[in-house]
Amino acid sequence: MQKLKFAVIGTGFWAQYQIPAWLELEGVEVMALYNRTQAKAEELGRRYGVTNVYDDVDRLLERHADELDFVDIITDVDTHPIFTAKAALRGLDVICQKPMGPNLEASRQMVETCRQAGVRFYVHENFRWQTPLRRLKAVLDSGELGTPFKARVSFCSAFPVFENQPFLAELDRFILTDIGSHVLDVCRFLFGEAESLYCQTSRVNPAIRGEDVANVLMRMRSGLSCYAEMSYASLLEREAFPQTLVQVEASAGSVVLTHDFQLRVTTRRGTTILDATPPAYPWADPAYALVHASIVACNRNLLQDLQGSGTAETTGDDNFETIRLVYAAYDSAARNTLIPL
Ligand code: 89V
Repeated sequence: MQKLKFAVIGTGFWAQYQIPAWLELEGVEVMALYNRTQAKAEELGRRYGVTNVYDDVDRLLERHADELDFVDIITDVDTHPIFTAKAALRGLDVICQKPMGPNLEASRQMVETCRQAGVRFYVHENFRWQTPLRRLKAVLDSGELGTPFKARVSFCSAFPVFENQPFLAELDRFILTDIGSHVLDVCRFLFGEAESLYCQTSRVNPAIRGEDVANVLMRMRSGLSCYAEMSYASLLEREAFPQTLVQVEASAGSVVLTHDFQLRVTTRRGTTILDATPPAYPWADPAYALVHASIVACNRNLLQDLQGSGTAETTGDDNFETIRLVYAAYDSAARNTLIPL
């Protein structure tokens, strides 16, 4: 099968992992890199043997659009709509990092722009591709626990995330966009769509602009009550970053996804412990290894859709439902009210 050729738009922190994650897969070739600071793109270009390096995205598209199949947008959220539109208007399929867009209307417009241009649009939403979360979903789908009625999905830590990603400290809206887009997507992945949502937020760290704590309570359409909590201000006995810890209670038992990728499944017969350790990649940053491994699985799923050999989970249409929850959560927190969805 012919390799699909793509350009990376944005070569900051995350691209250092996104590119080697692509290179784990057969069937893709990175052709060109763009970054507003050329030196950064050149550095990654040297590392991965990419010589087409630009600090002007229009020039990149002018020169390479004809040979490209898709773009992978790895920039900050404010520029997602601009780069999505530029690529879509050139007829290129688009993969964009989470969170999809800087507000709900801009996100809707991104989906619409791609639809009208007749190109495929995907959001690179990787958390649901983490090995422990896939395993947890398989336990729930097996039916052995009966009907889930209550869940807690938790991403709480004191990890110094701003050291590697300093721009996060400048965001007016921080944890719900950066982590809520992951955590609320995990809730949808595990439990389906929500019918209402209530959220409270706070800022504990005085050195950042946005909120670093968010608590979201959702009633899912299935009737399940789902509490999603996220915090970067939680100095806990065991640091969990970057793990999402989950507890689900169901009519015939419960399952707990706890530290070290352990799933503890309890029924009336007792508790079984399952191991759900993710694959290890040499290029992954050990502090992010779980998440970096999930980039490969997410890319694989998107590539299968692009090649016509599978169906992507995180299409623009699907991820719009996640971003809807993110902005509904801000709305709920601002008005201190329950939002019907
Ligand atoms: O995936 C991300 O959004 C990263 C991190 C893993 C730190 O949350 O910002």
